[in-house]
Amino acid sequence: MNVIRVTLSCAAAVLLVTIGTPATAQPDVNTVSERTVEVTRLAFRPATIRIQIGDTVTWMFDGNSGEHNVTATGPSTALDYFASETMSGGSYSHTFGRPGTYMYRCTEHPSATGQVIVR
Ligand SMILES: [Cu+2]
Repeated sequence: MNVIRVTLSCAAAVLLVTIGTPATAQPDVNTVSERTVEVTRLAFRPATIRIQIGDTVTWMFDGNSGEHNVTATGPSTALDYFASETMSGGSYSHTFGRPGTYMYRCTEHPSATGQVIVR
């Protein structure tokens, strides 16, 4: 379902640019792509993502590089803990309600790390 939502949002973004509809129709359209993180074999892309309070980040698992997870780590877990299941495909989403720098990693591949900066 998240794949469909993201795809539709991107399509809407292209449509808005194409036909020049006022940005007020969908004020967050320019940052939609920045809130999606790709989960690949050994890395999260982008590894750092900057969002605003209340934004939702969706991690998309590429489905062809084994099983991975998104697991919060470090001091920020005191503010907000999040963890996905270990899976090969699909997606995981989390909404961030408090400002901070949230570190996370794939516990199956500890060298794969990322951070979400919430302002
Ligand atoms: Cu992994």
